[in-house]
Amino acid sequence: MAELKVKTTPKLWLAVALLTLAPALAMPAFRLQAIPQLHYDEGEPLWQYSAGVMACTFCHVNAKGGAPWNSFGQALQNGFQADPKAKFGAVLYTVLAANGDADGDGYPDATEVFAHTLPGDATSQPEQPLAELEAAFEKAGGVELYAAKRKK
Ligand SMILES: [Ca+2]
Repeated sequence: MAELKVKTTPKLWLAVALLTLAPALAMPAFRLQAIPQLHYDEGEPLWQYSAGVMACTFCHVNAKGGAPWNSFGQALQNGFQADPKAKFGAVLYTVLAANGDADGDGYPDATEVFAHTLPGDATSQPEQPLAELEAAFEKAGGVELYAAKRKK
């Protein structure tokens, strides 16, 4: 009977390392949709490989994602419950267009998206005063900026 030999080449070790790291690097489908839809990919050519482009705490309580969801993540879940057949991108837009303030920090969710702060964490707030931020947001195109688009 032939002896099975496994060569441990550097290439194999690289493959093993990548497989081991894959769960940490995997970007769930909702992130892949949300990042370009909210323009968080701008200036980030390697955004699909960067965990830092959008923190998991954008929607989740824990930095590594999973349950439970924060108040903004819950707003999205409520959006899905209201329209179970809707696509994620449409739900995301609907929630932002509703002008809610999931974390209750005084900044509507869409303005926090625009300012790159966390809409589900009241300790994360834009630095600009609300009126100034809202004026800049409207000038840039307002919530229509976040309308669902086809995936790139
Ligand atoms: Ca807020």
